[in-house]
Amino acid sequence: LTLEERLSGYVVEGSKDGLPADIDAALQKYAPLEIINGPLMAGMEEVGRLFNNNELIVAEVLQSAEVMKASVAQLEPHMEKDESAVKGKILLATVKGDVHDIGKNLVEIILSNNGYKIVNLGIKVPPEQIIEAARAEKPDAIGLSGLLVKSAQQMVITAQDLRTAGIDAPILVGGAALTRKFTKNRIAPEYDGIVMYAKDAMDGLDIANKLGD
Ligand code: B1M
Repeated sequence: LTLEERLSGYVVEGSKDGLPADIDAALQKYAPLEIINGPLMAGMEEVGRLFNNNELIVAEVLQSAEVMKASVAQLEPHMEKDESAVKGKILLATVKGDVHDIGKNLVEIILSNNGYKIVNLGIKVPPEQIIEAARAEKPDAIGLSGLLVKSAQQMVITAQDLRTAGIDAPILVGGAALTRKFTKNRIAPEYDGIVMYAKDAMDGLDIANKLGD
């Protein structure tokens, strides 16, 4: 197997045997984000496909998630860091009912490496908790992540609740269940502030930077 195939394989198999050495080898060839967005994400897509076909059970998907997390943790110190002054504060949350946090935590790493102070509220975060944190932290933006189809609807509810609470900080949304169109047609009309869709963590950084301009 090639190095790239082995890296995807660790995620698919949910096995860390040999992973650290292969991540080190990959770092000789690629930037950390290329490793994540390339072979590791390809492995995760395969996990999603197998799970969808009932060829994997949740416990196995959890092991794949552990491999992804360990890989990101090993890659993180090698990522480029922008040591400039703090650009802003961003709240991050996976919405109510959703436990998926690998994407959100990747967004946290990318943003915090690039000058943002992140307040990560975790997973399954109900609107009330986001409102409370927004009042206490006064963030420059609120980032919502969700991977389940029902999470897209939960983002609509969250936007409505934030509006009712009088909050209008820009909202950044992302996650596999969302699209730009859904964001524009379904979430944005329910909110008084800007609502932006990010397709991945780097896109999220670009948008955050533009919001600050
Ligand atoms: Co779940 N799961 N899962 N799962 N899981 C999916 C999402 C699914 C598509 C798999 C499938 O069926 N093919 C499916 C959703 C179906 C649907 O609603 N359409 C699914 C399901 C059904 C479930 C359960 C219901 C299974 C069950 O219990 N029967 C359950 C849900 C429980 C719940 O949430 N209440 C469940 C549980 C789990 C695990 C716990 C086992 C595990 C998560 C572990 C964890 O996160 N700590 C898991 C995993 C790993 C997946 C898949 C395989 C991989 C997700 C992932 O981590 N990808 C996923 C299938 C897939 O996506 N291929 C699947 C890697 C990650 C880096 O990408 O999160 O997309 P992602 O983030 C991207 C972008 O989306 C974006 O940037 C990132 C890349 O740079 N992004 C943002 C994300 N958030 C952003 C926020 C931003 C900006 C960009 O700004 C704020």
